[in-house]
Amino acid sequence: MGRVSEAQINEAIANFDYEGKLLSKEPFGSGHINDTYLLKYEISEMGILKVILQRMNREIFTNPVELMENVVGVTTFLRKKIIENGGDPERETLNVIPAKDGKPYYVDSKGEYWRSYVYITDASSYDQVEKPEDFYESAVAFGHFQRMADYPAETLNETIKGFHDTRARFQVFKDTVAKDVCGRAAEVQDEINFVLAHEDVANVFGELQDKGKLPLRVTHNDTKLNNIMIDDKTGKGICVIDLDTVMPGLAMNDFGDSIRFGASTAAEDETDLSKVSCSMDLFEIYVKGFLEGCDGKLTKKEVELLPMGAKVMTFECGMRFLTDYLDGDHYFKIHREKHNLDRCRTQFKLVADMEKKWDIMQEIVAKYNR
Ligand code: ADP
Ligand code: GN1
Ligand code: MG
Repeated sequence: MGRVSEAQINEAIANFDYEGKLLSKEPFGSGHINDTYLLKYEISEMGILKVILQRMNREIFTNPVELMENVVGVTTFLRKKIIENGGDPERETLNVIPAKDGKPYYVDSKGEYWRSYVYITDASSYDQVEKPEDFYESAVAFGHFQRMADYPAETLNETIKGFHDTRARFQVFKDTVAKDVCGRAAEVQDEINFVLAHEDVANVFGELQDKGKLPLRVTHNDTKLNNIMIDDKTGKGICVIDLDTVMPGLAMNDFGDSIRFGASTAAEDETDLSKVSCSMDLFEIYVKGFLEGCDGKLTKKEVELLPMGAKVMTFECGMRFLTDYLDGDHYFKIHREKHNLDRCRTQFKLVADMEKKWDIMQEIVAKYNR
C-alpha cells in the first residue's frame, strides 16, 4: 500500500461532499492498522467542522466492501436504538459520511479504499488510563455493546477469518518461526520459548468451543481503550469506535482485550519492563463496569472465564506482535526498530504477572458473579 501521498489524500478529500473551506488535514490517533486523518473545515456561520478520513488497510481487510456493509449495518442499528433511548445519535455511534457517488467508501485511482466519519466532538480516546473512573466508564460502554445481542449475526461478514482463533494463530506462529524469513528467530529465543510453553493458553477457548460450552455473541473484538471515546465533560464512555472487527465472537475476549491494554500499568510499547504489571485495582474496576454494562446477559460460565479471557487475549496479542516481528513487520504499524518486539515483551510480562495474580483475579470475579 505504501505511504499516503499528498496527491492521494487530496484525491480522496475531493471525492467526499464536505462543506466549507479546508483549513487543515493531519494524521490523527494512534491506531495500528488504518491511516487516519483529521480534517478541519471552516463553515461560515457554524464555525469549525471536523471530520475523520481514513485510508482502510486493504492488506489486512481484503474485502473492504463487505467490511463497510458491516459498519453501515451496525451503525444504522445502533443509531435507531440510541434515538429510541433518547440519546444523541451524532455522538453515541460512528456515522459514515458517504462519498460523492453515495457509496460508504471511495476507491482512489490506486485502488485504495477511503471512508469518512463524523468526528465525535468534545470527547477523547486514551492510550493509557489517566483516571480510573474513565476506565470504569469504558467498561460499562463496552459491556453495554452487548445490546448488539439482538443484531442479526448471520448478516455480518467475517472481516478477518479466525481473528481470535488463538489455537490457529499458534500454528501460524510456529510456521513463522520455522520459516524465519528475516533471520530474527535466534535473537528472540526466550520469547519463542514463552509462546511454546503456553500452548494450553492458546487452546483453551477453542477446546471449550468444540465442546459447545461457550455462546457465540456479536462482539467488538478490538476493545482497547483508544477504541472508545470518553466524553470530556461527563467522563462517560460515549461511543465505541473502530468497528472493523465486529463479528461473532466470545464475550471473554472483549473483556480480556480491554484488560491487556487498559489494566496495564505501562504503555503497550514500554521498554522498561519493570514498569509493566497488571493492576488489580484497574482489573476490579473493569470487572465491575463490564458486568454492569452487560446487565446480566452473560452466563455464569462466561463470567467465571473472564480472567482467562484477559490471559488469552494478552498472550494472543503478544504472540501476534512476535509473529509480525519475525515476519518483517508487515501487519502492525511500527514507529521504530524492534517496535513489535517491545510490544510483544510487554504482553508476555503481563501474562506472567497475571499468572502470579491468578488467585486474586479469580476472587475478584467471583465477588461479582452472582
Ligand atoms: P485503527 O484501526 O487504525 O485503530 P481507528 O478507527 O481506531 O483506526 O481510528 C484511530 C483513532 O482515530 C482512534 O483511536 C481515535 O482516536 C480516532 N478516531 C477514529 N474515529 C473517530 C471519530 N469518529 N471521532 C473522533 N476520533 C476518531
Ligand atoms: C490493532 O486497530 P487497532 O490499533 O485499534 C489490532 C488489534 C490488536 C491491537 C494491539 C484489526 O488494533 O487486534 O489487539 O492493534 N487490530 C486489528 O494494540 O488487527
Ligand atoms: Mg483503533
